Amino acid sequence: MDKIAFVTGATSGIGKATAELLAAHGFNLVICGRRSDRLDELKQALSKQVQVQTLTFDVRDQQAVSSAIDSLPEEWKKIDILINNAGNAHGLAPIQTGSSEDWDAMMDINVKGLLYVSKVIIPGMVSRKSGQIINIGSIAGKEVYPNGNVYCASKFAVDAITSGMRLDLNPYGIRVSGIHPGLVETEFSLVRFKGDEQRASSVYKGFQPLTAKDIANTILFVINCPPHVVISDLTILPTAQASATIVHKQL
Ligand code: NDP
Ligand code: 8X3
Repeated sequence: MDKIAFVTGATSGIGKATAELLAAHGFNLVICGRRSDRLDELKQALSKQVQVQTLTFDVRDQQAVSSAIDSLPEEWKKIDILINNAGNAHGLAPIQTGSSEDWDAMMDINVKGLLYVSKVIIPGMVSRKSGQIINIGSIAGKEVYPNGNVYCASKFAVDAITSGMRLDLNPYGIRVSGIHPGLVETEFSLVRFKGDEQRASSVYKGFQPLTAKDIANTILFVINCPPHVVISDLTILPTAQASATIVHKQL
C-alpha cells in the first residue's frame, strides 16, 4: 500500500485542503472530524484518486479516539504521516471575564486531543522506526496577544509538545515538525465568535490572508523533504502580517 496520511480536523479549513492536496499527490488518507456528513462527502470526492477511510470522533474523548483508530483495518494501522490539525479558538476575551467552558474546550481539544491521537499512533511508528508527525501550532503559540490568553497557552503547549516529541522520538528516526500559521481564512473565526459571520469576516478584511491551500502546500513541502531532513519549526504569515498583533490593513 502507498503511504498513509492521518489528518485530524479534515472536515474544514486547513485539514480539508491538506486532505485534498495529499490525495492529488497519491497519499492514502484517514480523514477525521466530528461532522461525519462532511467526511463522507470528502471521501466520495477523494476516492476517485486514492483510498480513503473516515473516522468520526471528538478528540476530547480519549476512549472514542482509541476505539476509532483501533477499528481501522490492520493494513491501515501502519500510519506513515500524522497531521495533528484539529483545533479551534473559542472566544476572545480578557482573562478576567473569559468563560471557563471556552478555556476547557481549547485545552481539551487543542492540547489533550492532540495528545490522545498521538498516543495511539506513535507506538506503531516507534516499533517500525519510521514516521512523520506534523503538529499545527500557530503564531499564537509564539507570541501572546491581548485577549488570546488561553488559546495562546494551548498553542504554546502544542509548540512545547512538538519539541518534546522530537526529543523523545529522535532515537527512532521519526521526523517531528511544527507549523505555525498566522491569519488563515477558514471557519476558524466563525467558531471563535460562535457563528457571528460579520465579526468573523471582519478579521480578514483589508488585507490578503493566507488560504488553507497555502498551509496545505507547506505541509506537503515538509512531507516531501528527503528522509534525512526535518523542518523542525516553521512560521508562515500573510505578507501583510508582521507579528501576532501587527497587520497592515487597508480598509
Ligand atoms: P476550521 O474551523 O476551519 O477547522 C477546524 C477543524 O478542527 C475542523 O475540521 C473540526 O472538525 C476540527 N475539530 C474542532 N474541534 C474538534 C473536536 N473536538 N474533535 C475533533 N475535531 C475537531 O479551522 P482551521 O482549519 O483554521 O484550523 C485548523 C488548525 O489550524 C487548528 O489547530 C487551528 O488552531 C490552527 N490554526 C488556524 C489558523 C487560522 O488563522 N485559521 C492560524 C493558525 C493555526 P469538526 O468540527 O467536524 O469536528
Ligand atoms: C490562529 C491565528 O492570530 O487568530 O491561530 O490566533 S490567530
